[in-house]
Amino acid sequence: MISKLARLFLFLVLCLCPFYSVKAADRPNIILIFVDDVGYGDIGCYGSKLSTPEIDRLATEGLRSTDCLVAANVCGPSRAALMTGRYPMRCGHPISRHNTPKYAKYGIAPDEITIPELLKEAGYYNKMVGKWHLGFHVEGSHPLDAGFDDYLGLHGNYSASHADNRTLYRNREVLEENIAFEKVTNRYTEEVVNFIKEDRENPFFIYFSHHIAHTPIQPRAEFKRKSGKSGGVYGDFMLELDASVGRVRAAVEEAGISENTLIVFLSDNGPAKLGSADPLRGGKYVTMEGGHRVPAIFRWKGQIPAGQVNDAMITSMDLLPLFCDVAGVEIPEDRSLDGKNISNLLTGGDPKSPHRFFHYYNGLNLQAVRNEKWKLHLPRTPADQPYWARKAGANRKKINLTLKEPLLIDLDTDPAEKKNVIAENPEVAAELRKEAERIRKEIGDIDVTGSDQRDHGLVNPNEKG
Ligand SMILES: [Ca+2]
Repeated sequence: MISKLARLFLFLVLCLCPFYSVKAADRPNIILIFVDDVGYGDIGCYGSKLSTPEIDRLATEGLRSTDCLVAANVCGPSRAALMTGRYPMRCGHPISRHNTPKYAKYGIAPDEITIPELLKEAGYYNKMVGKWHLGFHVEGSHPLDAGFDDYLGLHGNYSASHADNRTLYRNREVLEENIAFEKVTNRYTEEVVNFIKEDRENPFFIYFSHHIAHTPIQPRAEFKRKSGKSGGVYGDFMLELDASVGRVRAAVEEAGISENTLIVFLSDNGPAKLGSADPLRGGKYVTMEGGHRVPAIFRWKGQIPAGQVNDAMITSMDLLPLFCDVAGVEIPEDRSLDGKNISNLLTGGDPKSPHRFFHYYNGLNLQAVRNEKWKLHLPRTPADQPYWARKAGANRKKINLTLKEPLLIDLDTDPAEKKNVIAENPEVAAELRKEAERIRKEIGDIDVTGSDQRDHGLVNPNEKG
């Protein structure tokens, strides 16, 4: 990817010749395919029985990560962290928002710096298609306020009960009211494919944010009953997603820009009711690996060697520094970033994790700290946790809802997190406890305000209403 020297050269060129447009060839296009509630065990190449040949092909052509963690186990905070490269507690968005007055002013703070805002500095055209979920009607937090040049989508989850959640928007305007959900993914895919086909001088960033596999589980007619008895309606839904990924990949190939386009495939959190996190345990709403570890695939012909499977711990927050690196943009130095540049890891230069620790928050509650294979679950009560962890629908995943004593897990031998090995490894537990104390002081906990924590501004944040 772009060396420091090359970046310095680009910087000097931009300083000396402000009207010189750096050619697209110098800066790759970036396509981020972000999927919703797709579990670690929902993709063929991750061991699923579901058929996802196009996503598998993307992995075969690039790098598949087996240990990519998202910063939250639900949609909203996971997306806030993705866009800012910072833990939700740090960037002020630890809770998922809803269409109620409580969240009227709750979005991404305008002072946060997002991926598209940074890429814009390098002349990127930033396009967003799909689910935003970060405050569409909140002043300063619309995708166009967050650095995107254009937007098409249903801004939140599709909902039968809220008309605004069935409205397709183009930028800030209503494009179509009451759209049938079955049409949406195809509409999005056409938008993205047509955009890729256009000739343009400047590089682009596309943030394609799917509704699949979040509820409603309603595949388009042509995919119904196509995944067989074992796949069911969920398998059909995943087939529809897979076909969309295939169309985007094919458009990149046909446009002849594969060697100049980084494609990333990533999920926002673990699976809900119908999905699978196998061989991990738990899913959406909980601090188990099944809630946080997600499929993550990186494909860039000629830059990322094909056929790699990498087991180093990386995070969704690493995309911001990665994209800055490939675009030749300096990362912001006026704030703490939790993401780290994984360029070297992707190109095979250094396969190790750039992270020493990962911190698992459930809403405002620090619940676990990880260092490589070791994960320390911290004591917690139901009252410490947000409504989603306590709700009846999360029953099957109510694992460790109450924890009186810490648990130490060796994830290498026990990925399902069943065996407490704290008695055998007191030094490891002590180190992780120390790190928990440190991060709690820095970005907070349910009963602590951190020194580097943006105020979320929510009253009674653990409750939905
Ligand atoms: Ca989600």
